[in-house]
Amino acid sequence: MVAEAPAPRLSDQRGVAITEEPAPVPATIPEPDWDHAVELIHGANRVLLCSHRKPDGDAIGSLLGLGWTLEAAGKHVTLACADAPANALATLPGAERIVQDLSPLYTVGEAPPWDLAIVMDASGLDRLGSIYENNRDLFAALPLIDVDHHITNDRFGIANVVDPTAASATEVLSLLIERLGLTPNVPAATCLMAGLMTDSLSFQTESTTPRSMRVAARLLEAGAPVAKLAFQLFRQRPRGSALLWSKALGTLQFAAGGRIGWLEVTRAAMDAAGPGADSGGLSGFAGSITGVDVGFVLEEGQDGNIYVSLRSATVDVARVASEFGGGGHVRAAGCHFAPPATIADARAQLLPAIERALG
Ligand SMILES: [Mn+2]
Repeated sequence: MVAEAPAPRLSDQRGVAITEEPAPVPATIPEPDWDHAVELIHGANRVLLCSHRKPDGDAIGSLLGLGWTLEAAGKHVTLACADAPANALATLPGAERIVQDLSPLYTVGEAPPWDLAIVMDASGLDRLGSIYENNRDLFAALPLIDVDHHITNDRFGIANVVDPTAASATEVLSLLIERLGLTPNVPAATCLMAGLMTDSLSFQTESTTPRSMRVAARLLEAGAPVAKLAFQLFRQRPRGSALLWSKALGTLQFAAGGRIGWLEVTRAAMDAAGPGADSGGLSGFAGSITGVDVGFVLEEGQDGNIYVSLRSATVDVARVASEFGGGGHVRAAGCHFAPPATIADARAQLLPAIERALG
């Protein structure tokens, strides 16, 4: 009788059991900042929540996710963003509650109707656009919590809950909500998950960590409808956006022997595309072309600025953007050129800077 050899276990082959708890991501937020933020939120009754202009899924997901959670905890909240959520983001629960203007609620020189402000997914206050520009005194007067994950964040709060290793601001917020001793309800979990899914491109980015997945698991347990979100956020595209893409793709150009690829979106192309036109995703497309190290989009904004959106899998584009007063992430960043700069001026300044970054 020959003894049967034991079946090889996965743990033998890989050197690590697949059931083993993954090593935790090192905490980058100092404990005093967590504690201070928790204390400020517990002590506040009327909270002003803000996120960045031209909001993406993480900006809207942060506003609504924390808004629903604090409201369920009995606090009054105001949700502010300089631009209204567009397309799929407008269908997130509570999106209609977001205001673009604080002036009906607050008069300069009078006591603010809030006792705390929380700014989310913004690397600096200027990222709030008109919400900050029209209310600078308000932001100077209110205690401010900064919740973010941008590497370029300038720590503008009295408590800075900033973790550049997080895949989204809603990942950081979910940890903050846990520390507050609160559990997101279904709409809150839906919005927090929307932020995590959009910023991580459904967990495809390098910023996706075991912790992102654990946060996602808890949001699923709290009722986030992941399949519905995936359909609304990624697979459905407004007709105006499809028409805009059909125009924008015709502008594709290359430089540096094909290592730089870009698209240009004029105001005329935007207007011709009609309702729902959104340039989101175009820079990712430019960056996805084989041989392209840096992809970008130049877009003529309604306000006359030329907006630049940069993507790269190999180059630190946050550094490129910061040369022009912008910022963002290593792999995805942005900046803008103020009038009278044209698309051609922006292109002429950007290309040499990108070529230098390519080395
Ligand atoms: Mn974000």
